[in-house]
Amino acid sequence: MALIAGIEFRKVNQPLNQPFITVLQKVQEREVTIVIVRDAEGREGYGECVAFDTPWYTEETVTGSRFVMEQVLAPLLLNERLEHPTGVERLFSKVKGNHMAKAAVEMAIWDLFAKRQGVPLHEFIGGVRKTIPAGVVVAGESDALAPNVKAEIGRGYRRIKLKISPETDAALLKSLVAANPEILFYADANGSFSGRALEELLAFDQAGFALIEQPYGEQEWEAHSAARSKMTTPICLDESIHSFDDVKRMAEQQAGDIIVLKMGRLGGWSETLKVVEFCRNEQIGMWVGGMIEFGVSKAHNLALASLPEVKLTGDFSDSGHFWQIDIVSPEIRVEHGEIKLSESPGIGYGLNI
Ligand code: OSB
Ligand code: MG
Repeated sequence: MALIAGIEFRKVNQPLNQPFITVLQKVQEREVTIVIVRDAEGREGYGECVAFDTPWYTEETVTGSRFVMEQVLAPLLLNERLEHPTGVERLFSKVKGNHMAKAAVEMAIWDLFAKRQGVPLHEFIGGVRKTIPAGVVVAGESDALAPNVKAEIGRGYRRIKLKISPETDAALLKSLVAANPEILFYADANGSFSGRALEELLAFDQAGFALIEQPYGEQEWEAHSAARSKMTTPICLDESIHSFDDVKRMAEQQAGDIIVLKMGRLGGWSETLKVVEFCRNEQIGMWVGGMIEFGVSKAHNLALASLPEVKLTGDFSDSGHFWQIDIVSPEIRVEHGEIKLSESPGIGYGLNI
């Protein structure tokens, strides 16, 4: 039984090393809220709220999520006695939506419980891997694409995600992929093919991508089904997946082969672990996605990727990819294309903020 004796919030705001450019938004600066929960013995658990400053990716925002965490979720949790972190979902069940806010607080509780047991979070959730393959996204200015890809390969990455849209030169990407046969390339469309003829997407089917992520809008299930039936490249859904029910719907409508696991969007560990079990049974591929995150969120994501069911390489870049200095110590390091999981209790990283 853990008594939740305290909860604290800290704002983090840092410029990105390079602007992150997609059809949705140009991101140059990132603000998140770090959540710290404390038990009666003074142990701490850490979570990170990954809502953006404005609602360009999901409906939540930094300001709105801070309000929900502080004024709505914290009072539900404070002075509660929890037997297991799965109990948080029930405490929060009367609060509608606000998945990123809920996930951040819930993550902190999972970290706290793993620390109370003295085990790494990856072990606490049943992970089996000791190292996680790294993956990076290249989303800078388009004329820097080829040199950026070359630079990331030089840093040891073996999986590279490229952003695509109907304006992207498919032939150029095809030659880039063909020139680097040892690299696994993903394409992420962020819904940009919405309203376009299927032929425009088919132009990318022979480019050699291991998957194409979210060609159409969040709710465009039929368009995804139609694309899936016509294409050889697997379709992967990211923005469409907000809940367990969305994953069931994808399976029923055959709208995708693979999903991106984003704990923030799913509402936390409990919902995510249910999704993982379902996908294992349905043979739906999974990988862990990033949203320009700091080390606390990355550490939770690394634990998630240690599960045997998560077989595809996720968005796991070095702390130095986005940040001058990350907020965790030690920083998260990619070596020879891999990240070694921390064997310290909980998320295995301390805070340096
Ligand atoms: O679509 O996966 C996405 C970043 C912000 C919002 C949405 C997305 C992304 C990324 C970044 O692609 C991946 C990363 O953080 O490594
Ligand atoms: Mg995506």
